[in-house]
Amino acid sequence: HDMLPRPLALIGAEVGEGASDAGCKWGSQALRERGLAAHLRASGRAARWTGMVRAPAARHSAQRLRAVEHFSAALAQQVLGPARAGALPVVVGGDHSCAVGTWSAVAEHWRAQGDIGLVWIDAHLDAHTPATSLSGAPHGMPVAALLGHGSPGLALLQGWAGKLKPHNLVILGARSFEAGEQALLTRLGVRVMYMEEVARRGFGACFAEALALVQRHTVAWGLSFDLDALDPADAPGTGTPVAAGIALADALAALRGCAADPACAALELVEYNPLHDADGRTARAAFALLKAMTAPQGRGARPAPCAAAQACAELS
Ligand code: 4U7
Ligand code: MN
Ligand code: MN
Ligand code: MN
Repeated sequence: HDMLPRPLALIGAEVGEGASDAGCKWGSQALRERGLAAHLRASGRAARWTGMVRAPAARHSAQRLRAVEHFSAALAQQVLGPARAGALPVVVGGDHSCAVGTWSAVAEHWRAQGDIGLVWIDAHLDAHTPATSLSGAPHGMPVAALLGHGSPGLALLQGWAGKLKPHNLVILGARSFEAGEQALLTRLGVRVMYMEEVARRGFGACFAEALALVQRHTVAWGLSFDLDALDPADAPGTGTPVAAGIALADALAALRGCAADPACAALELVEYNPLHDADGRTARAAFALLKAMTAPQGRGARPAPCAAAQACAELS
């Protein structure tokens, strides 16, 4: 029994208030209705939806940050439950502001044992504070918040700041960003593999290095994948597509089986916008990415043991 891979706990992050285009709010529901859980079960893991968390509607842009703060605390609770039960939380967005709740919960869960690492795959840096953001959109701020900067309501989730240490974070695929957020990351010493480097060295080589870096000084690590990191030809259905991105095939090859590592604490896939996905191409990309990441066996990796027999029984 304890050789079974951990069950997947799918959590819908129904938030679009963090983005200028709120369509991502319906992304997790759309992927759920398309049969994401059954798709993932086909590779031999137990998988089921354990929660859907919906952000309160925000009528004015000034209310968006408050709505996201409120939502983040609720999402964190939905991630902590399955994490404590020994399942693998898989958060499905939703705009990328949901990352604050997801990774605050993961950091909280591991806090007594040590630090967590994070690989952030994105066309953007998402490292604005309200002071540097030109758009005021909270989905451009989660990296700063997790590093302990920006809105206290986000940075101090779970009652403490600095969920991520700068040397335990790697950002991959960035090609659209502003000076203020880049300056923060440079000052903190965060490793950014810009798209230029990814194109030159290949996504596989970059991801392998990023993974090694975030594993080095941590007890657990996670992966946050913003679909806009992909080339818009493979994933047009995102809120903010940016040209010249990562090829889906390269991402699938490199990410296959990554969550089989017992130290993989959680996965997150965000910014799916069903309103911009008329032919379903982006939904298929999302399905394929999550299936690749959660494939029971990675290249040479051992399957992660099920942490608790009870968790397997509850979640299968
Ligand atoms: B995403 C932007 F100005 N930087 O702050 C901003 F370009 O989660 C985009 O990566 C943020 O999709 C994109 O609004 C956030 C903009
Ligand atoms: Mn993002
Ligand atoms: Mn992005
Ligand atoms: Mn986006």
